Amino acid sequence: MDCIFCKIIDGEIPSYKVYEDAFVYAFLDISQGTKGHTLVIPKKHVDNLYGLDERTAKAVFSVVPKLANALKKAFNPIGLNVVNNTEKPLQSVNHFHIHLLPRYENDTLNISMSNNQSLYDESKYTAVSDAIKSALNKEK
Ligand code: DGP
Repeated sequence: MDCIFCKIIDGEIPSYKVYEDAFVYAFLDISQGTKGHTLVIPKKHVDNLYGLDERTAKAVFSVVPKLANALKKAFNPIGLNVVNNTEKPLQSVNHFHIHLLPRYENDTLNISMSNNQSLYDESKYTAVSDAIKSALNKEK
């Protein structure tokens, strides 16, 4: 399969590895959106979040706090963002990955949440939560 991250895991493409176990590989993101920007990936190829099985999800997400604490210790950031981009056009590399982005005063990363609370009343919140619950029930 022509996947950059599979090639990184196999050592065909070099990377700055920071962590590895039987299921997970973590390495510096080439873009270094902030200093220490790290990607955590499953060794098993999974395109994106939608295809992640529970065992692989557990393996990948379970190393996130360990790595976050290492980044905190190494660089003393003011905080840290955990980001996942799922599917194009958000996702540029088609192998599931979690971005760990330590944050610093005056860094150039732009992640902001919108607050649309003023657009929502009880019926809208109920409709949205019902849609999610109904989709969850259909998944079973
Ligand atoms: P996303 O847009 O969420 O799919 O992020 C993909 C990230 O992968 C992006 O921040 C840059 C990084 N990336 C792409 N190619 C390489 C590579 O060859 N080596 C490393 N270390 N990172 C890469």
